[in-house]
Amino acid sequence: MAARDGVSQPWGSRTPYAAGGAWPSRVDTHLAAGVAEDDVDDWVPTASVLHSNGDGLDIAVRRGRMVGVRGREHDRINRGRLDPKDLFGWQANHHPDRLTRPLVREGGELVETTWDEAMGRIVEHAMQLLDRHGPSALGFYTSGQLFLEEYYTLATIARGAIGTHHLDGNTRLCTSTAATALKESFGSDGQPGSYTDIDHADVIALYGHNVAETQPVLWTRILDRLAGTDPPALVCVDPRRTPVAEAATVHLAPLPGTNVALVNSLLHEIIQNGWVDEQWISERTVGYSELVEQVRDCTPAWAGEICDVPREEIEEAARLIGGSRRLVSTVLQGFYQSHQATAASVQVNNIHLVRGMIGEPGAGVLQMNGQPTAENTRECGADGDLTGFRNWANEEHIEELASQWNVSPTHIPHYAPPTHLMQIMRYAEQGSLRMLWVSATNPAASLPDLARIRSILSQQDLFLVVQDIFPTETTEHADVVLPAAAWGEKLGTFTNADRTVHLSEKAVDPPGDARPDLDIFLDFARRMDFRDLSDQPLPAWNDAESAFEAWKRASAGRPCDYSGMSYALLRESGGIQWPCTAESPTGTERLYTDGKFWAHPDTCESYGKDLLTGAPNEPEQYEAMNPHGKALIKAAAYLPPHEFPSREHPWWLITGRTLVHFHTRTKTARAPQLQNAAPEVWVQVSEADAADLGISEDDGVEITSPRGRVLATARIGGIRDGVVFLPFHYGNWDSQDPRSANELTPTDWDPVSKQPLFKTGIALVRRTDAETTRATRTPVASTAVDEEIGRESP
Ligand SMILES: Nc1nc2c(c(=O)[nH]1)N[C@H]1C(S)=C(S)[C@@H](COP(=O)(O)OP(=O)(O)OC[C@H]3O[C@@H](n4cnc5c(=O)[nH]c(N)nc54)[C@H](O)[C@@H]3O)O[C@H]1N2
Ligand SMILES: Nc1nc2c(c(=O)[nH]1)N[C@H]1C(S)=C(S)[C@@H](COP(=O)(O)OP(=O)(O)OC[C@H]3O[C@@H](n4cnc5c(=O)[nH]c(N)nc54)[C@H](O)[C@@H]3O)O[C@H]1N2
Ligand SMILES: [Mo]
Repeated sequence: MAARDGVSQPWGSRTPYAAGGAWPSRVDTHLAAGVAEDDVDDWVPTASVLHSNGDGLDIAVRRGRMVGVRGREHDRINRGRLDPKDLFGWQANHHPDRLTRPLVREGGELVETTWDEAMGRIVEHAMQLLDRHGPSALGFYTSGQLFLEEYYTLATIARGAIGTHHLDGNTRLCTSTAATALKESFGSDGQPGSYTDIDHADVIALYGHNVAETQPVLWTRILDRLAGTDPPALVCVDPRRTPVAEAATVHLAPLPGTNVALVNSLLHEIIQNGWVDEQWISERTVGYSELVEQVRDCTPAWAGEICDVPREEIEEAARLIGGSRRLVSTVLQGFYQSHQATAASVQVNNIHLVRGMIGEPGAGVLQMNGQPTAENTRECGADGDLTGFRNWANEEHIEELASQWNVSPTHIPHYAPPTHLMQIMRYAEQGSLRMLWVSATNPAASLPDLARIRSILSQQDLFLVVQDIFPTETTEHADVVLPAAAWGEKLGTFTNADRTVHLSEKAVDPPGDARPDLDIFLDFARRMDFRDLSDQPLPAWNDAESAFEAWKRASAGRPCDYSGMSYALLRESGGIQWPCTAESPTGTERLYTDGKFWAHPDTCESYGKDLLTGAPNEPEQYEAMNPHGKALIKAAAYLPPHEFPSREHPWWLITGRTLVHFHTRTKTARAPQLQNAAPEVWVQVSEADAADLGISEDDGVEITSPRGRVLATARIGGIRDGVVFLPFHYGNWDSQDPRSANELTPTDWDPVSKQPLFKTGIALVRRTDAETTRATRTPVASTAVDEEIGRESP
């Protein structure tokens, strides 16, 4: 079959369309070599799991094995398209490295064992710790890559049955700033906009979001608008010349960590020029006068100085944004993982609030997600959020949840804010946390300051359980390793960045003894014999569908209301956007179309925080500020970053992603087309900086920070002066070279969202003759890799 080469042509051919039109479909398929469509026994519906875009796809199954994928033509998200990671990534599922048996540590080594033995050890430890030290000795660190049913079950176990405060998700590294920024502006988490806003927009502004490489199908939608008769203008804010920057009408390339200064100056221009909707502001918002005050002196000249961006470019961007009639803004890690993350992301919301551009076609803000199920971690409360976007500081919300679980409200710990991951790690370091259960995340590669993380995870006194589908940098430190079933091998639902819920069906059996994460969590609960107030087993469900039914009840009446959905409906109609209720049985495209927000003191998810310090507001403060539950315009002053380039470390260091790899590469390194396209780490340096440093293309480069050292190959160009970029995908499971970006990143986080600052570090950069493995070109600029697709792994 003539599939495109998804790596050299990541976005495929154009299907242009005009504003207000329907995005045409284009079906992308990839089948293993030698397999034709006719050979496929079954096409099993699911959606993509290697980003948050939620592209609908079917898995091709032949004789009980996955043999390919095909985009679903009528899916509302992708209309059939697939990106490179989805075309090829599924091959990892049947890679021979899969974990197939539980492992336990014996005499220092991990050895295979039975589920009874492995779970027996976990239960013995958990019971002893509960007995001797209480619930706070136990912690759970989960993911943005499991299914909704799994998170709701884990949240019920951790908060309802055990009563520990220490449950967080890797969404802390990913979208906790998105959630926090939405709470600060609208009172509650929940994406206001929809991807269909792209179909209407006349201006699209992307803030720290390299959508071309991280959500390639969404970028395809934008490219198709750009190819149409009335293309939108693009504004890109990124220190690198990404494919988005290349296509942009205006590209602002600020120094890292200066986002607040930049957006404040955009707000300054918008307000000074009267590009605001006074009536909308006065009817629907509070806090405008503080914003006017705050940005009064934030001129483009002032910001230009701080950000090192020409004043005229800021003015030009402000003119586009201020003159737009249908403005879509997207925000992602260039803001969320940078200095003043929440403060900056909230200012983007403010642009929409002062322009009255929320809740209408083409006027939406997308505070993006990253991982496929990050939204569900937040909804279900498997992170620092309370199940159903409830409010930790509202006793009535705690009582509602307690009644769902039939436990006493006092059993759900809420005397203080829930523990965020970096604090959980600190408790483990200090020794008060003695058991940590890690599921579907790889902290020994993805957390900042890895030398410290390794020393915490390897402490004698910490009992570490790791539940994964592959051996990783983290399983190295585990006392027990539990082999999980992967996507395609289990049933459940997941929700993308624009609130679209897909059902993911089981296509094939998991390898060996591997089991769905849901079954593992439920097995633990049964062995612990957790009970509710009526002496019934807790959680009160036994499989994916009954967990989903329980979740529907828990979400009813909250912003993320699933009560009108069912597995049957999802099977019948494909993706459905929440809220979906008896009144809106087909789902809801946009939130806040009626100008009403989830911000009333009785219903809001959060009373808000100080944007500079993170100090939470008291309920009385919030009530006084926003008695009628309007949207909140919250101003913030720019503060300089904590670490600043110095004589020892003269460069800014930022980190992030590339097209073909996903995170710590446990899957994408095991798909030959993806791995071959970018097998080794590189460092991106500007032309002028490279000349100063005497570095040429392909040279070995040593990058050091106050934390550690990395060797990489030089890639010159595509980034502003003074800044170097390292992809964070390369850990040490398949190489002994020091090459993980997180050897260098600081132990530091945004005070409001507690998201680590992966994008505001410092470094010393020099040419080295030390042996570095040669990186191929960055994939977007790469030529075609060989099209011997679907080759079986050895
Ligand atoms: N190919 C691929 N796609 C993915 C993933 C993947 O691993 N690989 N992961 C998924 C996940 S979980 C996530 S969270 C998303 C992330 O998706 P993105 O946020 O788009 O990806 P990043 O590369 O982390 O960061 C985006 C941009 O931020 C810029 N940046 C760095 N510092 C600053 C700053 O201080 N200010 C500004 N304005 N920009 C800055 C970087 O140059 C970079 O181009 O991608 C998802 N999609
Ligand atoms: N320097 C730097 N660091 C970063 C970032 C950055 O931009 N720069 N980005 C941060 C962001 S946004 C994110 S999201 C994190 C990601 O960080 P991680 O979550 O640590 O990255 P992954 O490699 O996706 O790890 C997921 C793990 O889950 C396993 N897994 C996959 N599916 C399943 C399943 O169904 N069940 C189970 N039990 N396991 C499964 C995979 O094999 C893998 O080991 O990294 C963060 N770290
Ligand atoms: Mo993420």
